[in-house]
Amino acid sequence: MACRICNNDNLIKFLSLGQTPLANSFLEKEDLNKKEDTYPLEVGFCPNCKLVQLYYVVPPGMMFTNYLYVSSTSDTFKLHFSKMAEELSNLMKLDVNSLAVDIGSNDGVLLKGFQKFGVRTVGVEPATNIAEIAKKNGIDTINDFFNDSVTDQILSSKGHADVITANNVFAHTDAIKRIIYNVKRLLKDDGIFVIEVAYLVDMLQKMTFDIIYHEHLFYYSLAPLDYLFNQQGMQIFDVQRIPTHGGSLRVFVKKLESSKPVEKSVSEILGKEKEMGIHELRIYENFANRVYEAKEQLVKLIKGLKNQGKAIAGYGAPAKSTTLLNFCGLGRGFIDYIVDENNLKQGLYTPGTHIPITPPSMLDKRRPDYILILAWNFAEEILNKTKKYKDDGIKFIIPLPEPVTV
Ligand code: JHZ
Repeated sequence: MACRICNNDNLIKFLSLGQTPLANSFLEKEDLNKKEDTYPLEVGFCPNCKLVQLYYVVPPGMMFTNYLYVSSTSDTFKLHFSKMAEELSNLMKLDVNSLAVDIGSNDGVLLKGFQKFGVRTVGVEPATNIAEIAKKNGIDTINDFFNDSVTDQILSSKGHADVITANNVFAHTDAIKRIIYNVKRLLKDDGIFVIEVAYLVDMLQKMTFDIIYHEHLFYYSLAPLDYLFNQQGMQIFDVQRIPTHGGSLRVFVKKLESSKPVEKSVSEILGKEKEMGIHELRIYENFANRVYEAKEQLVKLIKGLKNQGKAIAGYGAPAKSTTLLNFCGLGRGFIDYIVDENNLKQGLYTPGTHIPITPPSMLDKRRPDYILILAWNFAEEILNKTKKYKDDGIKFIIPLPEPVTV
């Protein structure tokens, strides 16, 4: 297979997490006895442009047409996106004449923030059920993938955009080059394109290997993004490290026509990546070894607790828990149920491992001895809201980078 950015056909495979079901393909009760489709989860490194990527590409329509992830489920995210809208509105001096377009706009959580500043907004969201939620919240949303005709539609109805955002989108689509092509068409010459992607360096350092699943085709450091935007005639002019999803990059991109200066953050981060060896295969081989060790440690802990007769529940059924639970072989025999506040997931079962997902009130009805925090990126928020259980003697396990019991 050739690299999706530079076409080099010498990708080097360094990690295999086996065959797993799609991370968000939660099951209805009546589907539990049916055969589930699984796909290989194998990761490779391109020694030419340095892009880390999956080998197997699942057609996007299978993953994103009906979606269960609702961005506003966590307070942390609501705050993150309202702050982002505020920062970008101030940076670009946006007002009632400005246009902000969000690609992969989910329930409109970011655009709501722009609306507070009077900015005109439009969201593009392929998941029909989620686009409906956004529309009900008063967010103008086009229910489609961001493609040529959607771009034409926005251009003719709203004109060119001052700001285009795509948060947690660039890892999710094979069509990154076409997206950039359309962003260039839609953006004003002095407009900015801002993306957020999970940062490979954080994944390597914090061992958050469970963010590897089929929705995420790419695991970016800044170097391949820089290569990609240069190749496609745009330029990265600023970059920030941000805490979301265990560590992400917020990347600011401009058209070549724009006179915005390139901040030194870009060369600094590129330099640090080189220094830490992110361009060398060795770092990935080492990561793969640590992934297998992390699995062993978690399985040992959970099996040990089960052998002592302890009851274990999970907190949060994020997409990444599908990777963690399937890769570690932790199903219903180990975890009795998982609580999640997203009511779209409640009543369903986890892909592959068939653990029931319930509202948080289950913790009162069927008291566990331990709670495994599967949404570890929100550990603080979850620990805060579950204080009463901790006070009551229930222990919490944070599974990665190595299992810690608190
Ligand atoms: P969370 C999502 O991944 C999906 P996921 C997607 N594929 C992606 O790329 C990444 O984001 C970036 C629940 N929860 O955000 C809500 C509570 O119940 O880590 C969610 O189901 N109570 C687009 O799915 C889950 O946990 C709470 O207090 O890995 C968290 O999912 C909190 C804080 C969360 O994303």
